[in-house]
Amino acid sequence: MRKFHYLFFTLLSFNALADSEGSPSVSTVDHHAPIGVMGDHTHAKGEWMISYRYMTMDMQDNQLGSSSITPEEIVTTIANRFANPPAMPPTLRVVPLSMTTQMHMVGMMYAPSDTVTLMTMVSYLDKEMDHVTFSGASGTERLGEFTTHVSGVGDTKIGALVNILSGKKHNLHLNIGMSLPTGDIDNEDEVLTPMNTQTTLRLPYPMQLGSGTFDIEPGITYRGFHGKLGWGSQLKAVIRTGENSEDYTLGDKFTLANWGSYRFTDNVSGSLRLTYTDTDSIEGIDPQIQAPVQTADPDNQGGTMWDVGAGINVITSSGHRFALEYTYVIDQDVNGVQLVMQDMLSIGYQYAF
Ligand SMILES: [Cu+2]
Repeated sequence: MRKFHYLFFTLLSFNALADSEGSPSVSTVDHHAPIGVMGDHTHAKGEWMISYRYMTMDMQDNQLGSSSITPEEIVTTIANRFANPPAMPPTLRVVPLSMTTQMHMVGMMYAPSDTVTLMTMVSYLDKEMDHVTFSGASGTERLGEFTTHVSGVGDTKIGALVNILSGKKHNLHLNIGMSLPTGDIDNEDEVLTPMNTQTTLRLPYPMQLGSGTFDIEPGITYRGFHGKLGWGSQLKAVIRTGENSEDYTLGDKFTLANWGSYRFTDNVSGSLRLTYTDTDSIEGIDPQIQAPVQTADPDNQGGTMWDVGAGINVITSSGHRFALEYTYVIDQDVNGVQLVMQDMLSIGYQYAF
């Protein structure tokens, strides 16, 4: 976390370069950050914006901390926190192999004044996880594979962006957000047990659709422009409040994104982004999630991640924006044993009026 504070103060030092000659035009292609960054821009008084984003995230292969670990190593060396022989084996017996998350997000922004922009976003999620089950209470005999699937509405975001500084060159705003627990956290699906039976269970934490808590999402966003160049930084946190109805709290999350952009033409810009994410593990435990699989242990959640993104933004002469960003994870250090993120793709459409 110390590394994070250092980066934060680097960000604030940009403030010293402030000017105040009026905001850059919202119709400039590079006015918006890479599409994977949320709450990156504000609007002028009376302006509305509608947006749609599609994002897909791909996880594959497991790590113990920062080193890779095979399914066979997991089921022979990682203790099952629910061990209770003979009913529950001493080590894990089911290993996630991959996970795909797809998100559809519909957002709206409205600026009641030049200082404040309000925003809201609803989402629909689709998650799929593939697993391998090992036979019996010990050993490395693979019994079979199965996939769990869940889809539905995710948590709903509301918030306000407050301009501190809006200049031609330097812009700074505060992100004041809240996440409302509209996503279900009691989703179930059928699994293959080490005893070769099919049973329907409450799915582990990563397969649930929401946090179950009201989350505060504060942040600060800086954007700079000079000629065809643009750059920016956003520091954001997700702070969970209280405990959800199933007796746990997801970990708080901190994200620092830094990006640069280049305007090739009036209608097309390209971007590069470097993002650092630090997520805490879960506090508490859902008594209905008990299985010999790593994802059922609240300690196997969170960690740190560095990723790089390459993006393209396009704006038509009538103001329709289309954007795409591909993000590749370059380094990950997970708490305990977890599937690791490989890459993410975001596609978006935005229209202001
Ligand atoms: Cu907007």
